[in-house]
Amino acid sequence: MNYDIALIGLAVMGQNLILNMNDKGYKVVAYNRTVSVTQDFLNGPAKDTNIVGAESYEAMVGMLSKPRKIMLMVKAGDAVDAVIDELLPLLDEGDVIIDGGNANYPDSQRRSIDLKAKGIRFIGSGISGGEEGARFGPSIMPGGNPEAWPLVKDILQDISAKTKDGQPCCDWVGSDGAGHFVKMVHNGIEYGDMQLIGEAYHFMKDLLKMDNAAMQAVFAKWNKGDLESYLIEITADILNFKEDGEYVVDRIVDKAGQKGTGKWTAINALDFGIPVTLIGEAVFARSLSALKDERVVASGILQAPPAVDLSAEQAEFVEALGDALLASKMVSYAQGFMLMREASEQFNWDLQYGAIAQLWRQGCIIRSVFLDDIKRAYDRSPELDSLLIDEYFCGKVGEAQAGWRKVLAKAIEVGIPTPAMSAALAFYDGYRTANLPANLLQAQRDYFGAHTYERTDRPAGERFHSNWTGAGGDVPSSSYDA
Ligand code: NBP
Repeated sequence: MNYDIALIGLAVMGQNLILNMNDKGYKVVAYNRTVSVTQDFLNGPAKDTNIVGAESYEAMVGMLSKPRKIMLMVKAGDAVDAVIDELLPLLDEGDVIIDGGNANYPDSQRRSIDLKAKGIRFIGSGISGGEEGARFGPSIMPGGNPEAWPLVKDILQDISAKTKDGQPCCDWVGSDGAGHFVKMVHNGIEYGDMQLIGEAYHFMKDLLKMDNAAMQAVFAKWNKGDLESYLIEITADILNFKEDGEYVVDRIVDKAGQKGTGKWTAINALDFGIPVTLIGEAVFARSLSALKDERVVASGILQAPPAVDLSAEQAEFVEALGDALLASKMVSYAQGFMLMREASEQFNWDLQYGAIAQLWRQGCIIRSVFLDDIKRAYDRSPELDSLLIDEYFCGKVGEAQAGWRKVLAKAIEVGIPTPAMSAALAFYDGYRTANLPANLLQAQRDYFGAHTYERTDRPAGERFHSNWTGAGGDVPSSSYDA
């Protein structure tokens, strides 16, 4: 038998990826644990295609040309290990397993190493774009065993989204867990972008008293400039969408769900010690929204500041809001790329940041014109410490900061919560400040715990301890950790 690839897991992502592969001329074997799902797929969406089904792993493996390529699109976590365990006795050295689900990257690191020891080439690949992306071109972020990449490069690049100049939004990211790490950061940035848009909506709706049609027009206009992106575009559509003559968005309960990748990004930011504050706030904002019952009670108890009528200044605040959104978004991406840089250094992934921006340019949820600017920034300077100090971003944030501060000052004055925009501004102000008050903090740590400090007038790395009270002695802590 000479089928090109098998795909296991015929839920929404798996089915659409198979149809996409079939469109591109690949001969695909479809497998699902529940056999009736395979039958329904073959008799439904896959009817009149070259796709075939298999009812057992043995049959599936026997139909593939060697080295075999098997893609998993099953629920992330234990199911992936369970499927791999069942496949292993059936595979030969050099065969390739691709996990295209939303794995947590340490799982991909572990699988990549364990499978290499067993002679199997593993790829852990982030795939973004949901159902439509899977069907017509997702953003694909493969990492793992580099020996596997030449064997699946053509298939994955052929089914991926393409940039306007025809570049595939799929390229090798790095070894072991790199692909899933980059996908995790993508999802974290997605949380941030969505929260920022939500804050702009809240400001317009509750403070500027704009109706859905007026807000729709603002988002549609923003979608023609620097903010042009999928998420801004769908926000305009959502604001306009009616069922039975009523706006659907106004009938949706304000409790946000989450599946965990934003939380993973925030946890990794804490673990790596990188201040990815905006994504953290975006995750917590979802958690706060979920406390609906408590919020309803508190809304009748806690005092609000006096109401303000801003209707006369609506136009200028909308313009300032666009600046606040853009500047905050720049900070968010700068933070996300800082996190990737730290992980890349720690795990020797050699991540290519401009190439990553290109992977996200089409096909995925955070696709936007803005990613071209990021790509150009890293083309200019691949080792850039922070996007914010690139000449383009530095200039843009500088231009936007007056509007950004105006919006946040007003939001604080009138009590509209803007956790992500405010976190972004606090980061910006902290990052551009040469002397932060951490000297006082270090003094406190040395005062109560003899944690020592470095001095401005002495070489870096030399540590000092003061006897602050005259009674503390001169012995420093041996567990100094800045
Ligand atoms: P789901 O995440 O809902 O997974 C359902 C599939 O997993 C079914 O085919 C199910 O088979 C199979 N499965 C499970 Br559950 N346990 C299994 C096991 N032990 N052995 C074999 N198969 C098993 O599907 P999805 O929404 O298409 O997502 C697939 C992956 O892609 C996930 O990791 C997801 O996080 C990721 N992802 C999803 C999206 C999206 O928009 N949905 C986007 C990007 C990435 P059954 O029919 O027999 O129960």
